[in-house]
Amino acid sequence: MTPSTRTRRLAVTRGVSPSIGHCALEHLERVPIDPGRAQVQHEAYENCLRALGCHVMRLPVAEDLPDSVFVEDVAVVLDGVALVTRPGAPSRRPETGAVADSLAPHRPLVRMEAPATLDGGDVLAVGRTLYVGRSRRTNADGIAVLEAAAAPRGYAVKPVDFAGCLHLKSAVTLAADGVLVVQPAWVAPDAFDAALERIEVDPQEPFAANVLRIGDVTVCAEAFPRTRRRLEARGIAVAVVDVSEIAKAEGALTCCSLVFEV
Ligand code: CIR
Repeated sequence: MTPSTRTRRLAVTRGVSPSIGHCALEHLERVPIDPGRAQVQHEAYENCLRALGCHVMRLPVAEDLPDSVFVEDVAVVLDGVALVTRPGAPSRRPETGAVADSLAPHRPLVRMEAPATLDGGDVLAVGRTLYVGRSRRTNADGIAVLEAAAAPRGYAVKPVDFAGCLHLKSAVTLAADGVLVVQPAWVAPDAFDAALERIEVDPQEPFAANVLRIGDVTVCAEAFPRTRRRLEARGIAVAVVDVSEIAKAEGALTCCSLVFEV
C-alpha cells in the first residue's frame, strides 16, 4: 500500500455534558448521574479507541445539550456519504450542527428534513446491508431518506421491528465479521440474514447486546462479564471498558462514537 492510499480510522466523540442528568429516557427510571464520573468513563472509552488505532476527534462539550455525548444518533456515516439525521427526540435536534461540521471534510452530507426522524442507534450496518429499527425515534420517512442516500452507494436497507429497548442497537450489534450478538427478548434473531451467526446475551445481562467492533477487537462493557465470556469462547478478541454511569442515561458503547475510515 502506498502512503497516498493508506486509510486511517477516525472516531468522532463529544465530551459529556454537565447536564447529562436531564437526558431523554424511554425505558429506564431516572436516577442521579454523576457527570464527573461519566466524563472519566468517557475518557477511558476514548483511550480504548486510541489503543485500538482510532484517531479520536473530540467535539467540545455542549453544556445545554444533555444527550450530546451520544454522537452516534445524529449521523450515519457510510462509504461515500454521511446522513445527518433529524433525531426522534426534539431535545436532541440541536446536537446535529457540531457533528455535521466535523463530518463535512470527510463525506458529502445529506441532511434529513421534517417530517423524517431517525436515530443512528437504530441503524446496524452489516457489510452493505443496513438493518434499520422501526422505533419511537425512527419513522418511515426517516427510513426512506436513509434509503435514498444509501442505495446509490450500494447499500440495501432492511427495516426491522423490535420492542422493549431504546434503539435497534440496544438489542443487536456486530460482535465480529458475520457474527451478531443478540438480545432475543427484544428482537427476533431471524430478522437478520440466515448466514449470520448469532450469539445470545446471557439471560442475566439483558443490556449486553451493545458491543463496539473496532478492527479485529470487540469492545464490551465491564458490567456484562457473562456475555463477554460467550464472545471470548467463540474466539473473539475483546477489550473492556466501564460505562456504568453513561448507561444510566440509556446509552452504551456504540452510542458514544462515530467510527469511520478516511
Ligand atoms: C436518548 O434517549 O436519546 C439518550 N438518553 C440515550 C441515547 C443512546 N444512544 C444510542 O443508544 N445510540
